[in-house]
Amino acid sequence: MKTILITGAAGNVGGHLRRELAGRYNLQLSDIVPIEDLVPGEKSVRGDVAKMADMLRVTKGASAIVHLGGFSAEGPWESILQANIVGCYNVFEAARRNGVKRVLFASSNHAAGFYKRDEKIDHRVYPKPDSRYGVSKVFGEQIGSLYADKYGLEVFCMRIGNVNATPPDKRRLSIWISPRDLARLVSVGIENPNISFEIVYGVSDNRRSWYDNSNARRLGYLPQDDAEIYAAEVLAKEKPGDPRTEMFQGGTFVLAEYGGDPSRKTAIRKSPKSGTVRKSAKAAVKGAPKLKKSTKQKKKK
Ligand code: 15L
Repeated sequence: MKTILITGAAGNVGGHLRRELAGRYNLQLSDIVPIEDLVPGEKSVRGDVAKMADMLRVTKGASAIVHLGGFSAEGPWESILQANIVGCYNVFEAARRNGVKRVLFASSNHAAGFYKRDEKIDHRVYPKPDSRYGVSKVFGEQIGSLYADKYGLEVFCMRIGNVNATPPDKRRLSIWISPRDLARLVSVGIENPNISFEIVYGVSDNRRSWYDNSNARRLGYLPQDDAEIYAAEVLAKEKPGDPRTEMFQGGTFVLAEYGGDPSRKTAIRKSPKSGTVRKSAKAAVKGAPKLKKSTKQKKKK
């Protein structure tokens, strides 16, 4: 039986995966906090992704790594930097040094959260992160690409939507993934023999999906769930949201700590060949509301 290392195994997604993958793999569970509720087939190997020595220790002997560890929402730059940027580098580099060929990276819908909700995007679109968190996910994908091309690692990036027993709100009706569909996708990432570098969307077969997930299907992913069966119940409870966040796939992440109106600065144009591309940086910034200076900045001047 293969030994799979799961980083960040104590988190919400880790909990779902442990339950769904039980009995199919030996699970090596790593997290910064101790994991005590182990079941047969699981082993806890405590480690901090931000520490290279820890990652070198915990990745030893794994057949594949499912890298979930890190900061899982928008947060202070220092936290994102250590947990997601340094952490990602450490995991890929430790995998390379220990000869672990396959890495499944938990990327996020927020790597492309500034696409509008009336757009359907696939795995080839230019990333449009909606937060520092989203930027860190793009970084993870790109370091995966580097390690695939340069060192022959096999890298499977999953732009995960929202993992939950049921979709919690209207936005998540488009990006929800059931725990069992997530386990199906992870199994494809572990078992498909022909992976060099791939990006797929970690979503169920949702009728309201914003993604063309044909790349995942090509690789063998067959999702069985659809958020639509929960739609009536979810929509009945939905309160009207901020129209600015309602416009973008990333929802509230697009506004987090900005304080301006993101809909005014993300003019986009379509290219017939590659889907959606950015306007030039200058054009994109034109018309953006000015950020308020903090008291500290003002004092310095
Ligand atoms: C994510 O990437 C987060 O890790 C998760 O906590 C949710 O916020 C999810 O996205 C989402 O967009 O619902």
